[in-house]
Amino acid sequence: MNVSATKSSLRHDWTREEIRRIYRQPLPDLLFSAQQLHREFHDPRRVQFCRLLSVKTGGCPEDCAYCPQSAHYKTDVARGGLLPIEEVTEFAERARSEGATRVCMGAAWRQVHDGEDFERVLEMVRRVAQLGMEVCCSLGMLDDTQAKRLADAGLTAYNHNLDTSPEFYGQIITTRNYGDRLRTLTAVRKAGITICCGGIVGLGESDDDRIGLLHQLATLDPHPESVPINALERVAGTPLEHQQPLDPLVYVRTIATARNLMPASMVRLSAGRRSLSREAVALCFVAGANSLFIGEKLLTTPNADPEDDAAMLHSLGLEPLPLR
Ligand code: SAM
Ligand code: DTB
Ligand code: SF4
Repeated sequence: MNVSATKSSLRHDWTREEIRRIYRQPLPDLLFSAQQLHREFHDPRRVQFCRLLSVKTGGCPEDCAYCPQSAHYKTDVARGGLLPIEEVTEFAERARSEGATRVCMGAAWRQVHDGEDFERVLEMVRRVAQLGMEVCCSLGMLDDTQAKRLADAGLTAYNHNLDTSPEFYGQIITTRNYGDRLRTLTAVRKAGITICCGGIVGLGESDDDRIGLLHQLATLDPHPESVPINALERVAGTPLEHQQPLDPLVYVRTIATARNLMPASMVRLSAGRRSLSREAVALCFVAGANSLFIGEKLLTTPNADPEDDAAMLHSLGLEPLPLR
């Protein structure tokens, strides 16, 4: 089966059946087509370094079953108010000096509310953009005016994940639905901000749910420019604390399928990377991943050890993508 696309033929009309066929290929075949497309659209020696910062932590009214920041569960995450602007700019400067070219600020909000906090986030965006870095925010649901204001402040990307298939979604989150998520993505697109949208594997979903998520992402037109593939970070106190560990090859398969369907997008190794062996991470790069989060922490959970990361990238012969 020929699953390749050319630069001029990015497809947005994938059927679930086609995606199922791609996902279910023997792994070497799937990796081969992913790698071919990866090389057509990206420099295979470069990996973008991104850095996450939780600008407002914990106490979130949503009930996302995976999330340590939900107020519905008793976890070790300490609640905090919105960070001061200076702390964020200093953090971004440090991240830049460590090779990051993109900063993503997350807030434990269901949605953005107009007011002092939003004004402060807008100023954070302006300051990070002034450093010449890409700046991404993940603040929950947004309306058109708020998206426009973020665009005017210099926001590069807005992260808003679909997380899993429409069918499985209700088993993970009951306080909002798929339509709510899609409406925010439309507002972001309308404002001219690029979209960062992906999901989580290892929630207890089936192959068909992963295929369903990839179908949703790959039929967005344009595709999300950035596709974070998170592996569940199992956090004590959340309902998914005792979830079965994910088979790393399922993670690799999901990445390779994303690369086949959305060849021009950045596919990002996100949460859960610290649980993968170096060999599994190497396979993720073969599968077409081209970005990772650096630094000791994600939003609230630990990331892979920075020294181990440096050794891993060196042993794989990969280099950071420079600032554009
Ligand atoms: N509150 C905003 C929202 O949910 O859109 C933004 C922050 S939220 C922490 C961003 C994303 O982090 C979620 O959409 C989810 O995909 C991911 N995430 C949260 N907890 C996770 C976990 N334990 N393991 C893997 N991914 C997780
Ligand atoms: C995304 O898809 N992954 C990042 C980012 N978007 C905001 C967040 C991962 C969070 C992992 C759990 C934590 O550290 O709290
Ligand atoms: Fe809140 Fe986002 Fe966590 Fe859901 S994923 S509980 S919306 S911080």
